[in-house]
Amino acid sequence: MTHYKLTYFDFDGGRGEPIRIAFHAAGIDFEDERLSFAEFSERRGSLRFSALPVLEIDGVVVTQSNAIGRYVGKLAGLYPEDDLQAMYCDEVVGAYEDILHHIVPTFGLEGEELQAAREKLADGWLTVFLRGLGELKARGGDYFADGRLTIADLKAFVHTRWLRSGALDHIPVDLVDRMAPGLVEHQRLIEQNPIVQAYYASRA
Ligand SMILES: N[C@@H](CCC(=O)N[C@@H](CS)C(=O)NCC(=O)O)C(=O)O
Repeated sequence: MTHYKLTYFDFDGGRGEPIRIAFHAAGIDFEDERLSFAEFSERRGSLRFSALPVLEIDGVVVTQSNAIGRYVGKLAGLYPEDDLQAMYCDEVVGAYEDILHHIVPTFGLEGEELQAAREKLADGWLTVFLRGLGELKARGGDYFADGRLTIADLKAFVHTRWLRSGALDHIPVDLVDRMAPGLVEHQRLIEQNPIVQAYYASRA
């Protein structure tokens, strides 16, 4: 039997979480290796791009969360077969990658510098991307693509939950609600999805 090992940080979010949910949806047993930040620092030099997530398939290492997400999404039936719908799905996934590229440089900042950077982010790029994603949500209906749950919905759900959680200092917890209320409705829909519920029940 194929051995899958996914290595990511030890929290229920970020680039790794949609992949974990998709593995569970596919009914595939996988080794869910969760690193602390200290463990990551020790291993960082040995990682291909000094970053997580990393997937090993029978010992063969693959990186890039969205490539992994598409692969596992296909195994789980959570990626559109239709090329147009697949492009819609990829558009959403790519937009979240861009959002992270704007947020990540604020990690490590402190005090007034952090506050200024986060306020600029909230009023600037986050607003741009949340509005755009709200439009994409409206285009897709209940789901972003294919009229059903796909990896785009898992990606959006994980990030909406994070942005509304208060985990990011100086990012207003109601920013998503104000800029893209459709994403909040979407978060509620996806967290009620039987696939997502089953995954978190398995974690409880
Ligand atoms: N394009 C890569 C980005 C990977 C990435 O930046 N991962 C973050 C965690 S979500 C990371 O490992 N950060 C640690 C660091 O850069 O020190 C992907 O999608 O996998």
